[in-house]
Amino acid sequence: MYSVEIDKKWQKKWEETNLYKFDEKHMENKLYVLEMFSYPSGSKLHAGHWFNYAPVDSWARLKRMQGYNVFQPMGFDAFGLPAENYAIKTGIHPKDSTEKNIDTMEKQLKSMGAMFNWDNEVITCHPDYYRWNQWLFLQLYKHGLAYRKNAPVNWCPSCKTVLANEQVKEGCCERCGTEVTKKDLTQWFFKITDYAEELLQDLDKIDWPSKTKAMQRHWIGKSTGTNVTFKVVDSTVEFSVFTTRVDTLFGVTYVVISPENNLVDEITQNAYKGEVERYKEQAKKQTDIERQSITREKTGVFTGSYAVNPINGRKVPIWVGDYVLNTYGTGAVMAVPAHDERDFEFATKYNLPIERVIEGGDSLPYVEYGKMINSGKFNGLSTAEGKKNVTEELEKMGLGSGKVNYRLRDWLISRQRYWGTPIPVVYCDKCGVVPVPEDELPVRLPYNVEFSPDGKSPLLKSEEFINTTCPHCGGPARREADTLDTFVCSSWYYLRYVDNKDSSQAFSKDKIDKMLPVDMYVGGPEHACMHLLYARFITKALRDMGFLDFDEPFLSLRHQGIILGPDGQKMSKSKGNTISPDSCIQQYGSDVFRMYLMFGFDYAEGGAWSEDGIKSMDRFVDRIERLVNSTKEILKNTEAGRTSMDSAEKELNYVRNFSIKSVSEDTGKFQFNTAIARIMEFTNALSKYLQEDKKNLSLLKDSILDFIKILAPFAPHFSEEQWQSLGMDYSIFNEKWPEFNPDALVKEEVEIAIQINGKIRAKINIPTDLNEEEIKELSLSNENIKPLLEGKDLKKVIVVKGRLVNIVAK
Ligand code: ANZ
Ligand code: ZN
Repeated sequence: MYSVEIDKKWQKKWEETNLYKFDEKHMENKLYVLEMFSYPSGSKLHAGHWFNYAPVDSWARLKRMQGYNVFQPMGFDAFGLPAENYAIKTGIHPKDSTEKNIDTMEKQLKSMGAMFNWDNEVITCHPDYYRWNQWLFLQLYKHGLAYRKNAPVNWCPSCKTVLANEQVKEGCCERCGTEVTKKDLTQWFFKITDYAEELLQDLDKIDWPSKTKAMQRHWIGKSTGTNVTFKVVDSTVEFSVFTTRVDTLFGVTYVVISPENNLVDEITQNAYKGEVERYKEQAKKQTDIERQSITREKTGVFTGSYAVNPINGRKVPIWVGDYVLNTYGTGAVMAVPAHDERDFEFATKYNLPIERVIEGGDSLPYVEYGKMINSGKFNGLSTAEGKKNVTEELEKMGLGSGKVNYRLRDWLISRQRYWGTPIPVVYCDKCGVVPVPEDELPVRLPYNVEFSPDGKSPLLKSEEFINTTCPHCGGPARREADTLDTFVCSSWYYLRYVDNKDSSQAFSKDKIDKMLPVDMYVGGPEHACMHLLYARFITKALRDMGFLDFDEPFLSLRHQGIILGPDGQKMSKSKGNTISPDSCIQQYGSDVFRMYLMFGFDYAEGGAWSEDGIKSMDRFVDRIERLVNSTKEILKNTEAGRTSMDSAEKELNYVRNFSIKSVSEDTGKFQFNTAIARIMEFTNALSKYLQEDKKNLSLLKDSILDFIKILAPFAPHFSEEQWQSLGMDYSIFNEKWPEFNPDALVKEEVEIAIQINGKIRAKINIPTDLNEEEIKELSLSNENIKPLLEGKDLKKVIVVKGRLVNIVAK
C-alpha cells in the first residue's frame, strides 16, 4: 500500500544516487525551471506553496523524461518586514526566527520529493548573498542608475516606514491598512525609467500570460502627446503643459498647475497668496491615488496670473488644483472643459468658460475623436491630423514639441528598516557620498540592534555600525543607515543560483550565459508589476554593463491560482480553515496530495479545498496499485500472447496512445487536471482489458509500462515503486517519455448509405465503433439529409449496422 513510507524510501534513494543532479556537460538541452522562492515569514509551508511547487515539479519531470536536462533550484527570500514585525511583537530576533523557519521549510520542501537542486540553494539574508546584493547596488551607482533624491514619499504612520507606490492600496498601507501620508526624505532610487521603452517593447518577445503583460504595459503607461509652452502675462516666466489632445488647443479656457509645482510661488499675485498657501497645505494630506480619483470633487484656487495660449494668443487664467499631479508630465495641464471630464467638472464648479472645438456627440464634455472646429486654419482636420499639424505649427514657433511620457516612476529602494541589506555607502564631511569599495564588502548587518520603530532607521542607533572611516580620506564618516528594499534581493537571485558558491564574484558570466534565461518561471500573479518588472530591469541593466548577454530573465511565465479553505474563504489561522500539508502527507503521502492538487483545480484558477476530493484521489491511487498487481499476475503467465489485434486490443491500444498524446500536450500547457483525467481513462481501459478471456500479453505489458511512465511525473514516489515491482530497472525517471503512434489513433471507417423512404439520398463515412444512437444522430444531422426532412414528420429510423440507415418520414 502506498504511504508516506514509500515517499521516504525513494527520497532517500534519489538523494543517495544523486538522481536529479544537474548535468553541466549537457548544456545543449538545459531547461531552467524556476518557482518563485519562498518567503520564510510564516513558520511553515502552506497549501499554496505546494500548489505552486508540486505541479511545476511534475511538469519538469515530464520534461526530464522527454530528454531535457533540468535545473530546478530553490531558496529563500529571507529579508523583510514580516520577520521584523514578528520580532517587535515577540522579542525573537529576526535572524533567529528566520533561520528556524528556513530549517522547517527546507524539511517540508524535501518531503514534497521535488527535483530541487539543493546544492544551489540561495538564502538572501546570508552575507554570502547580500554581499553581492551590495555589489549590485554599487554597479548601478557607478553607472548612474542609483541616485539619491529628496522626495516626498509615501509614509505609513503606523509601520513608521516609507512605502513604495506599489505598496499603497487605495490610499492605505498594504500591510496594516493605515491611511498613508506624505513625508520629505532623502531616498535612494534605481533609475528604472531609463528602461521604460525597452521594458515595454520586449514584452512582445516573451511568453507570459497576456493579462500580466497588459498590467506591465499599463504600469509603464506610455503616452504620446505634445508639450506646449505657455508664457505668463507681464512676466518672463514660461511653463509647459503635457497634452495628448493638442488638437483641442483652441478650446483651452484656463490652465492648472499642481500645488507642489515650483511655479506656484513665483506666479501667485500677492492678493491670492493666503488662499493659495492654505490650499497647498491641505493638498499635502492627499495621496496621489485620491487626487486621481474620478469621483472625488475637483478643487482649486486662482493665482491671479494669466498665461498666453501660443496658438491663438488668448489670455487664460492660471489656477492651482490638486487633480494635477506634480509627478507626471510637466505638473501642469491646459484645461479644455468642452472635451475633458475633469476640466468640465472643474469649469462648471468655478464658472470658467467652456468652448467646443471638436465636432461630435450631443452633449459636453465630448471626449471622443472628431473634426476640429473653431480652430482657425485647422478647421476640418481630424483629431489624428490635428495632433500632427498643431504640433508641427508649435514646433515652428518654438513653443512646443512632440513628447512621450511614461507613468513609470523610478524605483525607491531605501527602507528605514533593520532586517535588510545595508546600503554600502558612507557619508564623509569632506568627501560627501562615498561608495564602499567592492573589496570591503559585505557591509555586515549587526546582530545587536534596537529595532523597535520610532520613525528612524534602527541602524542609526548602532554606534558600532554607524561610525566608520571614510574609504577616501580616512577621516571619520557615517554609514548609510537605510537598508535595501527586499525586491532588490529577488531581482537577481535567479542569476546567483547558477553560481551560488562563487566567493569571488556575484556570478560567472560564462556560466549564466549558458544557463539563462530561465525557461519556465512560475509564481503568483500578484508580482506582475513589482518583482517581475524589477527583475527585467536588473537583467537589462546588467547586460548593458557587460555582465551578461541576454535581454530577458524569464522566457515563459505561468501563474498559479489560490487554494481556498473548504469554506471557499481565504485560508487563515483565525478562521480555522487552513489545510496543513504536513498532516496531508502523513495521512495520504506526497503523491496523493500533489495528484489531488493537480486534478482538483485548474492550475491558474485554484479553488476551494475538498476533503472528499483528496479521499477519492487516495482511492484512485489504491486502485492503480491493485491494477498493477493483477497485471503482474497475468504477465507471469507464459502462454504466448496473440499478435493480431482484435477489437478489444485495438480499443486498449487506442486509449493508450490517446493518453500518451493528451498527457504530453495538456501537461505542456499546465492543464494538469485534464492530463490526470486522461490517466484515469487509461486506468479504466486497462481494467476493462483485464476482463477479456484471452489477452495479448505483449500489448498488455507495453501498456502497463507506458501507463506507469506517464503517471510518473504526477506520482513520482508511487510510480518508482510500481516500476520496481514490475521488475524494471531504477529509475523510471531515466526512462524515455513514451511516444504515441498516430496510426493507433485513426479509427477504422466504413461507408454507409442514408435513405429517406427507401431512396438513397447520401453516402457517408463513419467510424466503425459508433453505436446505433450515434449513427442515427449523425444521419439526421447530415447536411444533405436535414433540408429534405424539413417540415416532415419523422416516423422511424432503421439502422443496419455497417451498411445503411433508412429514415421513414411523411
Ligand atoms: C488637454 C486635454 C484635452 C487632455 C482633452 C485630455 C483631453 P495620459 O493619457 O494619462 O498621458 N494631464 C497631463 N499631465 C497631467 C498631470 N500632471 N496631472 C493630471 N493630468 C495631467 O493623460 C494625458 C492627459 O492628462 C493630458 O492631455 C492632460 O489633459 C492630462 F480633451 O490635455 B490633456
Ligand atoms: Zn572623506
